[in-house]
Amino acid sequence: MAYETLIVETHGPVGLIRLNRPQALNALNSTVLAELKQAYGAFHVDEAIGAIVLTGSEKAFAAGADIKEMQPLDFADVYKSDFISGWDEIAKARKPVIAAVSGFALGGGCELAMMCDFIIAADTAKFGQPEITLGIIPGMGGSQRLTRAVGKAKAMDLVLTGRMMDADEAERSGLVSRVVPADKLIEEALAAAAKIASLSRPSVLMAKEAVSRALETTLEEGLRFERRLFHSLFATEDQKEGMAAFIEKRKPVFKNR
Ligand code: CO8
Repeated sequence: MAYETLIVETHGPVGLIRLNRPQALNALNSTVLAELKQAYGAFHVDEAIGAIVLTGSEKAFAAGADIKEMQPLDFADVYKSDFISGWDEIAKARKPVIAAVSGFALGGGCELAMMCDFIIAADTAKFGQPEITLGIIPGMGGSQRLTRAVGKAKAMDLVLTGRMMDADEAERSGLVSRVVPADKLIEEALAAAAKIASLSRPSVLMAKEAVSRALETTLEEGLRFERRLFHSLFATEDQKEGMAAFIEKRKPVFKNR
């Protein structure tokens, strides 16, 4: 499948999606959204794919929503079309998605990275929510996901001033899981995704669901949800295999069932 704004590859059990609008620093427009939905959809139905890496270019993961596309819109346009709601589907991906961020991840770009399950950042990465400088506010989850990731003080600082933070500050703040040299970014992200893809698929999907639930519910509900998922994994062949392999001191052979 040929895309206009993406480069899509498979690396064994890992799907790699690169945003590819170099002329606009990968600004997110309606074509990018439509194509991302297609690429995610294809990887989700492909049994061979166990995890996805989403990345951009060396200079920009994505410099935000496409300002040139948004500029002429008025309230009626964005309200009637429920502008931005299409991105919810990207945030709801079932298979694990790692964002590999190099360069700018601003506005919708930062928000897209935060829709992924975790972010691996190159030491060149710069994160920010500069919408306030355009007379708007974050609209793809920035005020909510950023606040959950880094806490109120840092989120307010970034959202109200529109300043950028570098990779070290992003790691200290808990926005990114690790920082790696820029030339190792894709290698590290693919290796992490390959590790995930090598594990039992039901347990991976449930682990993702359980951690995600922590951001959506109370501790009591979250603990109950986790326990039920935990119990249900004892109905899988892979739980028997994983534990037998440990006891027999061999590598498990998971069947994803
Ligand atoms: N939208 C459209 N075009 C962009 C964007 C963007 N967000 N960012 C960069 N570009 C274009 C520039 O216009 C320029 O094009 P041209 O050569 O035709 O003028 C090209 O990319 C290169 O950019 P610069 O020359 O500006 O490159 P610099 O290295 O000088 O600067 C910056 C890089 C600092 C990243 C700068 O480009 C910049 O500030 N970009 C805008 C960042 C921004 O404000 N992002 C937030 C956008 S609003 C948003 O994301 C709302 C999210 C919620 C809605 C989501 C719906 C999808």
